[in-house]
Amino acid sequence: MNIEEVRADFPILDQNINGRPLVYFDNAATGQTPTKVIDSISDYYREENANIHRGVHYLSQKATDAYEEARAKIKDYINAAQIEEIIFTSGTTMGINLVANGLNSRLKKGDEIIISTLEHHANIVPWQMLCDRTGAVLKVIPLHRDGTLDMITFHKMLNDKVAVVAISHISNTLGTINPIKEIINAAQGVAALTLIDGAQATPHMKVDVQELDCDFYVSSGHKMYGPTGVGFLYGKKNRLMELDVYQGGGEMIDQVTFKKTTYAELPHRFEAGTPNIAGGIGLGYAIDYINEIGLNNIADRENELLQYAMEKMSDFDDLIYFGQAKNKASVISFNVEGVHPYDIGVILDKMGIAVRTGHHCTQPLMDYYEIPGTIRASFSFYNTFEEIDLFIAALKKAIDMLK
Ligand code: 7TS
Repeated sequence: MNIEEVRADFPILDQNINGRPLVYFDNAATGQTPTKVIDSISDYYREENANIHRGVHYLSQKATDAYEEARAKIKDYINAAQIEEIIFTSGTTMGINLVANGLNSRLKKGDEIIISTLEHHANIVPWQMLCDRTGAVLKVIPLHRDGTLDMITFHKMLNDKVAVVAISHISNTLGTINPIKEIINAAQGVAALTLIDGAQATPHMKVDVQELDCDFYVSSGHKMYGPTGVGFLYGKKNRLMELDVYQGGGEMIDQVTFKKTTYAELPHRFEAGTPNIAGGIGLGYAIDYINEIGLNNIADRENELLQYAMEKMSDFDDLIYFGQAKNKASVISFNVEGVHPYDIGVILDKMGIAVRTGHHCTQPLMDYYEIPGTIRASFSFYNTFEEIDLFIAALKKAIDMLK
């Protein structure tokens, strides 16, 4: 990987913040967007903006083709079996809500939904709401202190009342890569549906939904160097067809009369209203970009950055780490003994360094560790070792100022 060339693809990285060169270590919140993707969005509005799937006219056809081409790129990217299994959403959050609402008429009182202690709120709250509507009960896989799931307890939690197991592929706060293949296999043993929250996985590693054999897999475009406001839900065709329809409106119908409405085939059945067309096309270009760089190169580079940062940080003697799984993505969550994470975040920002501080939308995980939040540095392949050096120097300075 030629890092100079790669960085030149991301114009946002080349700027000063508070008089210092930007060091962007908040990649778990949102990835940056290469020129190719930015251009695809402006080209769309300059040259082919029209509503899709409805017009006979040239522009509408062109926009429809571009949007459907992006759907095909997503299908190939996660190795789905069929194109109808890819539903465009506004992101991971919508994908999970779509599935949870789709189970309204299927779940009954006493059914169980299993999630884990380290889930993002997006993979907690929609299931709680489903429990409220149906009388199902939420069960939570406990965690070990190192941030790995207690798999022995998970296996014991399985029984024939378990209707759904919904787990993140990678924890956004701890970086833990969860043993989802084992989880999916075990859930299938009790005929539970499986949903994998892949928001933190699809930007960094190869995902093969057929090999995983999960029922549903969701992710967000903006984590994958694509635009915000677009993402996808993968579902096995028969599983999608078993879901109640989600939103009603244009495009998701077959026939509408005032007496009765019948619904469209997949994938349009779950795509009511005019979608984020430019966003979908942009996501397709983001996938092209990832493929050009190569997921293996991305994973190797991010692992090198993680190892380098961990080694440099081991010089500090007052850092407390959260998430020390062996199998871990390029996320470092930590606190400085006796200092509030927010205060460190503010000082780092003054020195041009962007990290996230707080609960990272994982409040139950913070409760587990009995902390208000953490400082989280998350790396992407376009980050550099020099940036890590700047971060370490800035962190030293911040700690000196606060202690
Ligand atoms: N699930 C996980 C594992 C996530 O990391 C996120 C976003 C979501 C779901 C929600 O994604 P959305 O695109 O629908 O918002 N995570 C973060 C984060 O770690 N910091 O900001 C957003």
